Amino acid sequence: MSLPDDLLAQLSAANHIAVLTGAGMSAESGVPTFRDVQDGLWAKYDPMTLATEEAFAEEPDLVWAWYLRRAQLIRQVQPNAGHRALAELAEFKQVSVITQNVDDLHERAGSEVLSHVHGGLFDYRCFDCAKPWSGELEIPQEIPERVSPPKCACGGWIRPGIVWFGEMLPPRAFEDAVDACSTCDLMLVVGTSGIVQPAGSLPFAALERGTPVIEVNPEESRLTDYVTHWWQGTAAEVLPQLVR
Ligand code: BJW
Repeated sequence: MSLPDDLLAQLSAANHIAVLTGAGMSAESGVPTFRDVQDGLWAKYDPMTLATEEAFAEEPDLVWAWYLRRAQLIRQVQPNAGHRALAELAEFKQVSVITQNVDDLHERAGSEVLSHVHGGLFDYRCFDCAKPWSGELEIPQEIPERVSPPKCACGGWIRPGIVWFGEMLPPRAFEDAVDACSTCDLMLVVGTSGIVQPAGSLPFAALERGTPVIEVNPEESRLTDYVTHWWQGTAAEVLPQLVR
C-alpha cells in the first residue's frame, strides 16, 4: 500500500520528521512486542509482577533473570529493514527518533536516537544510590528462573535502566521528545499500541499544531482514529518505501 499523493508531497517537502517507535519496530528483528496475545512479552508474565520498583525490591533475582533473558535476546538479534530505512532517511532529512524501546537496534542501524523515553536495557545503575554501573554483564547460556543481580560498591542491587510502571520518565528525554513533536513538519508513529502514557500522548503534540501524523502499524491501535493517515503494514515492509 502506498501513501496518498498529498501526504507523499508533504513527506518529500518536510525538513524535520519526528519518529515515535514502539515494540512493533523491533518485532521483525525477533524481539516480541509487549501486548501481542500469542507471543507478546507479557503473554506469559504479569507485567505488574516484574515491571515495577516494588517487584524488584521484593524479588530481585526473579526480575533480574527476566531482564537477563531480554538482554541475551537483544544481543543476538539484528536491526531490520525498517531500522535501516530510518537511518538512511536521516542522510537527507532532519530525523528525530524517539523510541519507547529499551533495545539498541536504532543505534546499531546507524540512527542517532534523540530520546529513549523508557530508558535503555543496557544502562545499568544502582537501585539504592542510582550510581551508573559499568561492570561486565555476565549472561549464562542457560538462564535459570532466578539469578542474583550484581551489587554496587554501596551494597545495593544493580537494576536495568528501564522506566518501570509508576516511575517518572527521564525528564530531559521527555522534554526533548515533546519539543521534536511540537516543531516537526511531519510525524511518523511506528509499531506502538499507544496505550502507555505519557509516551502515547506525543502524537497529539503534533496533531494539535496541524502537523500530519502517519501511523505505520499492521493493526489498528489506540492512535489510529486520531492520526492523519494509517499506513497499514509492518515497519520492515513500509519504512523502506520512504527512501526508495
Ligand atoms: C507492529 C509490528 C510490525 C506488531 N511493525 N508494528 C494516564 C492514564 C492512565 C495511566 C497512566 C497515565 N499516565 C501514567 C499512567 C500510568 C502508566 C501507564 O501508562 N499505564 C497504562 C498501562 C495505562 N504509565 C507510567 O507508569 C509511566 N510513568 C509515569 O507516567 O510517571 C508519572 C507518574 C508517576 C507515578 C504515578 C503516576 C504517574 C511509565 C511507563 C513505563 C513503561 N515501561 C514499559 C517497560 C516495562 C519494563 C520492560 O521493558 O520489561 O515500556 S511498559 C511497555 O509498554 C514498554 C513499552 O515501551 C511500552 C509501550 O508498548 P508499545 O511499544 O506500544 O508495545 P505494544 O506491545 O503495546 O504494541 C506493539 C504494537 O506494535 C502493536 O500496535 C502492534 O500492532 C504493532 N506491531 N508488529 C509495526 N512488524
